[in-house]
Amino acid sequence: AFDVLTVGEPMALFAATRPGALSTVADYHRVTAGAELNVATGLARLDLRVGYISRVGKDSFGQFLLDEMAREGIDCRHVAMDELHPTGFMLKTRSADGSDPQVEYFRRGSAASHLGLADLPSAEAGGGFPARHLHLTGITPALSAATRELVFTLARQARAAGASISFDPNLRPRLWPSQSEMVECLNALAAETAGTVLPGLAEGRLLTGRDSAEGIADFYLALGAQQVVVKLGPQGAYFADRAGRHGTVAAAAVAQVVDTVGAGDGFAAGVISALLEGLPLAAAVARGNAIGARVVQFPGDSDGLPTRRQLSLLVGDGIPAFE
Ligand code: KDG
Repeated sequence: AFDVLTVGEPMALFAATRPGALSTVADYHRVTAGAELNVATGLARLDLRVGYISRVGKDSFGQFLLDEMAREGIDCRHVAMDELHPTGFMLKTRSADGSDPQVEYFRRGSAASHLGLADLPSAEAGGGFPARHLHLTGITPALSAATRELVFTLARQARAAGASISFDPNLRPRLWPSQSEMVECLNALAAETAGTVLPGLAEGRLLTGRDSAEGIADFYLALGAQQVVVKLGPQGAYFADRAGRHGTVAAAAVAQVVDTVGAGDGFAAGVISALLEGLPLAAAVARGNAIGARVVQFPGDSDGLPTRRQLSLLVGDGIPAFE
């Protein structure tokens, strides 16, 4: 069985090598993207056994992604190659000042948007769920009605088997037909997963209508979450659980923000890996903060994700000791 199973759309990402509008930049660095793939990569680098459910096209981007997943040690037995639909890709600006970059997607009708119930791993011998933990984000259910059905079904199966579940809303409004549909679906998914909910503060506000991190956490605890961690960027993260434990864990120091994208995925990899090791939530949040702070200091989504050894080198003030 896997330690963690996740499901989502992997993409080739062309990250501009210089600041400027996407229409003017000529040089791009090709890396991998996809929120769940980033989390899978982060967990695999920490030596967890990670399974990934996905589809790629039968094209060069698909082959690139399969090669990268194999190189990272992600189990690809549930990644299908789709003969009919292409692999999605995206462009990203290079931020000059650490502000969030602009992205442009080329993913409509992609292979991964055709994921559905046919992609469910068949029950293994002895039945049960094929992983100790399921990680979901709000991106996968935005792709199509069929992907929505798949993530809700996985959540139900994981719960029934007693696997733990994490859910990162990862709001991508432009992938949804309307904001109200996005909010309704993602809060329903948070309720269905009933595990660890990991919203950013702005996302949490939009999804719950509450202003404070405490209010957002209370909203999801009332919906049935076991614990909630609200990411506060440079202010760290606020956590609260059903037993009434709560607090704020300060962020790790960052020398220079290069690219913010992927920080939340690194954060999730830190929290999930620590929880699976049996660490208390506050310690899991501290690891999430440390990894998130490392990721923002690299241009790609996943190049800052530490190996186990690099994680052990993250010093007390949080400034990564680069190798
Ligand atoms: O969390 C990082 C993702 O935003 C990025 O890798 C691309 O999955 C992606 C998306 O849909 O924006």
